Formats: sequence, C-alpha cells, structure tokens
Amino acid sequence: MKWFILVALFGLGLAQHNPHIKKGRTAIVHLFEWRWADIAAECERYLGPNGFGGVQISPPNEHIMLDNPWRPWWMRYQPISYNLCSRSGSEDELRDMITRCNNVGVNIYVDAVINHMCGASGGEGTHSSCGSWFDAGKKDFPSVPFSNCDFNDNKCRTGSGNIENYGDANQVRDCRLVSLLDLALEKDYVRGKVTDFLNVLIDMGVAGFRVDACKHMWPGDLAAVYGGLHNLNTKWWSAGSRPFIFQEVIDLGGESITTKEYVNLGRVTEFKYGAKLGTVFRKWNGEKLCYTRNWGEGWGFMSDGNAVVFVDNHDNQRGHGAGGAAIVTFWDPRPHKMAVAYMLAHPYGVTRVMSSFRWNRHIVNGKDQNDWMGPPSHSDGSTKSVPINPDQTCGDGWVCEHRWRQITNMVKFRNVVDGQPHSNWWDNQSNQVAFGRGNRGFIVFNNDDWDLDETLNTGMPGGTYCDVISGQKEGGRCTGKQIQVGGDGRAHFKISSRDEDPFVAIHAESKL
Ligand code: AAO
Repeated sequence: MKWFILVALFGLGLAQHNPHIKKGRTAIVHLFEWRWADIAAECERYLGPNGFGGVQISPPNEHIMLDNPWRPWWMRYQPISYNLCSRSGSEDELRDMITRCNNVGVNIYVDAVINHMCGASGGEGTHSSCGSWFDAGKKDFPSVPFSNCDFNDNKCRTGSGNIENYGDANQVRDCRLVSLLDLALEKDYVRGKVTDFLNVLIDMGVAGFRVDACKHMWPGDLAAVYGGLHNLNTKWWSAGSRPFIFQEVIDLGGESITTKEYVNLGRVTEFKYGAKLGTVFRKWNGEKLCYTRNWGEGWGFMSDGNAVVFVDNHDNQRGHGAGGAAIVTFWDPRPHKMAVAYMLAHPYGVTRVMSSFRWNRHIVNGKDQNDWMGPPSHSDGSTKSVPINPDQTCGDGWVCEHRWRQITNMVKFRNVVDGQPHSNWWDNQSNQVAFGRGNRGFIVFNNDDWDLDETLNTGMPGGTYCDVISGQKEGGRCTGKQIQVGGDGRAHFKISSRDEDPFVAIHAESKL
C-alpha cells in the first residue's frame, strides 16, 4: 500500500513538471500586465508564427484597486475574490484569449496568487477590480466567501503578525508576507476554494500555473491543492495530462526554507540563475564568462528537470524580490541581450523571457523610488493596449523585449537545437566563450574589452550560415553577418568588442 502511494505521488509530481509545450517550441514569455485582448492578438500575429511555446499572464482574478493615479502594478498580487475580472480584462476576454492562443499552439500559464488576500490595511468598500465589496480589517471577503476564521493569524507567533525573520520557517509560512492577509491553507474549506478557482481556469484551457509565494505555504498544503486539480482540457491536450506547475520560491541560500522542499511537487523558479548570470555579464566579483563552462547544476543550481529559469523577472527588474543590482534588465540592453541569448542557447531548464513596460525609473541610494509604477495607462487608470510600430517594435511604453530581433531569433535557435547536447566548448580563459548544441547550432560571445578573432570547431555541417543576431535569413538572403563553416566543421569568427551586439549565433535553419 505504502509503495503504491509512493509511486502515485512520484508519478503525479513528475507529470506536473512537464510544461506541455507544443512540439517544436520551447520558451515561455511573461507578458507582464498585458491586457487579454492584446495577448490574444500577440499569440496570433507574433508568438505563434515565431515559435514561442507559452505566455505567463498576470493574475486574472479580482484584485484590490488603489486610487488613480496611484495604480501600482502590485495591486494584482492582492486578491479580493476569484471572480475573473482584472485590470487585464473581463472573463469573456480571458476565455477568448486562452482559446485563440491555444489554437495557434501557444500555451497560457496563469500567475496564481493563493497564499493570501489583500493587505491588512486594504480598507473596506468596493475598490476592487470587479467591484466586489470587502472589508480587509474584518478579514471579510464575501465574494469567495472567506471570513475571519479562514486566515492564519492564530498560528503566527510574531509580535507584528508579519514575517520578521526568514530564518524561521514557521513564521515564513504562518505569518503575513508584507502584511498580506495569510490564508489558512491547512483548512479543507480554503483548499477547496483555491482548487475550484484553479480548476475553472484549467477547464477554460490553461496549461498550468506559476504559483506565487510558495515559500510562504507549507508543501503539504500545496500537495493537497495540486492533487485536486483537473487534468488539462482534452480539446487541446491528450487525456490524462496534468497541469504544469512552477512554484515561486526564492532561494539564494542562507535561509531555513530551500527549493528542495518543493521540487517533488512541480518545477521551481531558480533565482540563482539570473543573479549569477547578471554577475557574470557585468564582470562583478571577479566573475568571468569562461567560468560558465559547467553552467547549470555545476553552479549549485537545482537539477535541470526541476528548474524554470529567467534572466530577470517582474520583481527583480525593479528591486523587489531577490538578486539586487546584479540583475540585467532591458535598462541595460547590451548585456541583457547577451544574457538572454546565453540562457536560450544553453540546455538547462525551462526558459522564460521577460517582456516589460517602461516606467520613470528614479534611483536614489540604490533604491528605485518609482518601483511601484503600473503599466502604461490612460488618464482614467485603465491599461493601454500595445500598439505595434511599422518596424515590429511596440509603442506607448511597452518594451516588448521578446520582439527584439536578437531575442526572438534566440527563441527560434532554442527550438532548432532542442534535444541536442551542449558541445564544442571554447573559451579564452576570460570573457570570450563559444559552445554548440550538437550539429544544430553554435554561439560565440565576446564580453571582453578586446576583439575576438578565432577559428573554432562548430560541430556544424559545412556551408554558409546567416548570423541570427546581426540579422537573419530572409527569403534565402542574409541581412546580417555570414559565417563560412568548412567541411571539417571549423569556422572563423571575428567579433569586435565595440559591436552593437558582440555575439554571433548560427543554426541549422539559418543555413543559406
Ligand atoms: C505591497 C507593498 C507593501 C505592503 C503590501 C500590502 O509594497 O509595502 O505591505 O503591498 O499592502 C508584490 C510586491 C509587493 C507588494 C505585493 C502586494 O512585490 O511590494 O506589497 O505585491 O501588492 C518575498 C517573497 C516572494 C515575493 C517577493 C516580492 O518570498 O514570494 O517577496 N514575490 C511574489 C511576487 C511579488 C508579490 C508577491 C509575491 C506577493 O512575485 O510580485 O509582491 O503576492 C528575501 C527572501 C525572499 C523575499 C525577499 C523580499 O530575499 O528570500 O523570499 O521575497 O527577501 O522580501 C538578497 C537575498 C534574498 C533576499 C533579498 C531581499 O537578494 O539573497 O534572499 O536579498 O532581502
């Protein structure tokens, strides 16, 4: 009997590690704060045709609304109910988006905020995205309904009721994260409400969840919630497919809670990845690109099959969460493009690309005074839609890193080399490195202050290839640099340290 339960649990765990990305696709993009209508259009006009595997969307359920023009992005992380109307749109728009994205092979992953409701000082009234009444002071959320007894305060042992010490696992799970009302997920009733909410989304056709703030929930409670989830909708997935689960747990070491406690339940966000990669590309702390020869588990990251990786996320690009100033974001486009390309070329983990909006960054003593600023919006506070410029970039403050040629082309590179081993490593013992993916792709970086001029073994079949960083193959022609690979697989690379993008990538489908 015990054996049977173990096998069942293990099987369930493994199944929830599979992102169910459609064949030939590999990467996820986080369209942070985008409206559902814009995501639907983006799936059809860009993500589907360019081989993106999925979109992480902002939380779709009802959230607190703070006074315009004070409309911080983080309102989305303060739930009021599980009604599906949010700053990104209505339930109908959500359903339409899921259907249209699925129909072009792009999965939707929902950011699920299930650890808490709004902040304790969230007030009383109908200042919520669907207009539901609530009273944060009385812990009364009738639209779920949750009441006073559905929260953890009786278990929390700190004076303030908030988490005061990340070294104490009990308070991290039983007390309030930055004063957010902490749900009692040990109760069957609370688990049931959360599970029902997630199942509605699964039935609508989402492929899985980014589960917010998992460090703050007991693994056993999460196992109970995940165990109650439906299989994916058979309109788009084969029968018996489990929803993909990736859990936000920040673990840079040195705390009582580690990612290890969560990896059997689903994948986990590997925050060391972006923090280290940023440090390497910034050449801080004596780091050099040549040290990344054993990138992945060799750097103390969790095992490949458990990790979701990213260069930056919506928190650490503005100083929230973890990673600090090392994180490279769109504000530093040159190292950002290199770091994202490195991630997409490297086989480790399920990769997520960040797609941001611009805000009035104002850093004083290392802290961004405007880290709260919400997405581009109209004077009534509603989120602006994303206009597409003639050159395919986005307007109105939407950065759309995922549309930058270098990044889109590396998403395609990852698809082309999928399943191939990390191979043909070369480095100059400094910040010039190269590696391939079997005989399907090869990438060369120059992050030194001098030029790279080398003949390297690419492992690729002979021929002329188009570099997908300086340009791309268009109608049989190459708009960028051309690379000649000889019959012996060797090719000459010249990369000036002053190039706009000091790296070169070729793959099987960029052959001319
Ligand atoms: C807002 C206001 C608050 C107010 C609250 C309630 O800002 O002042 O009290 O409303 O009214 C987001 C925003 C919050 C916002 C919240 C609700 O970021 O500012 O609060 O919405 O609107 C921890 C959690 C992690 C969390 C992260 C931000 O563990 O789960 O904080 N991320 C998720 C979401 C995030 C969201 C929430 C959770 C809440 O992605 O967008 O918050 O739904 C250590 C710990 C980490 C901890 C950080 C930050 O990290 O390890 O677990 O993350 O501290 O507190 C080095 C260390 C590193 C350390 C870091 C920072 O890097 O190596 O370990 O320093 O000290």
